[in-house]
Amino acid sequence: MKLFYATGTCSLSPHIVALEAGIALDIERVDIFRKPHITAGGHDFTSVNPNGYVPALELDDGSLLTEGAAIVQYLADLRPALKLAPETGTRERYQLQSWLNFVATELHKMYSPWLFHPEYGVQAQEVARAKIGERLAYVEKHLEGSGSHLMGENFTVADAYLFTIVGWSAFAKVDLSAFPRLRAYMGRVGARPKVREAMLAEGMKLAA
Ligand SMILES: N[C@@H](CCC(=O)N[C@@H](CS)C(=O)NCC(=O)O)C(=O)O
Repeated sequence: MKLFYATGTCSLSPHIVALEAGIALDIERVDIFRKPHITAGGHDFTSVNPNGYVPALELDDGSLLTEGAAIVQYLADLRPALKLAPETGTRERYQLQSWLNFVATELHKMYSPWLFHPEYGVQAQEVARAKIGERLAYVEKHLEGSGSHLMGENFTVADAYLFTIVGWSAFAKVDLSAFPRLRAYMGRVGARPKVREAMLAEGMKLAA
């Protein structure tokens, strides 16, 4: 299996999950800051994923799975005993999917593109930051009673995704000072050996 990724972007989430699951993975970097996006192997990335974005997971049979929320569940289901995702069909699995969708639509797509494309202007950034603040307040409140992770005491794929996206906060100037539980959570998830390994493999700096 090969994961197409760009350093520190949302593709960090499936990268973390693969390592947590102990799944051997080839990784290939994509330069998403150049148009067209070129893979480390020198190919136009749209020949792999016509949408041109990471993450994209090439399976051993040559087929391609895209969309981070789907990829992390696929990886988790390869190692069900590790419980990185609750069993399919259970109420807990739908709750996990609820969190994945929340992170994808209410956070990921509020941070990016609005806070990563200065050409959208200051007003769009302020609106995005205010909306993100409301959503993070909801997560903060949830963490009050959920245990150490989103779904309780166990780390799940939803944590890999939330950690990845909230990790953009310093760069995007999203202030986390009002969210002590979320900051503690970020420290906890960021200290996981496999999370650190994924970040180092992508060439990211680790928090002190
Ligand atoms: N719907 C996709 C969105 C993925 C996405 O936004 N990827 C960004 C990096 S975080 C990207 O590759 N952007 C480059 C581009 O869209 O050209 C998913 O959830 O996996």
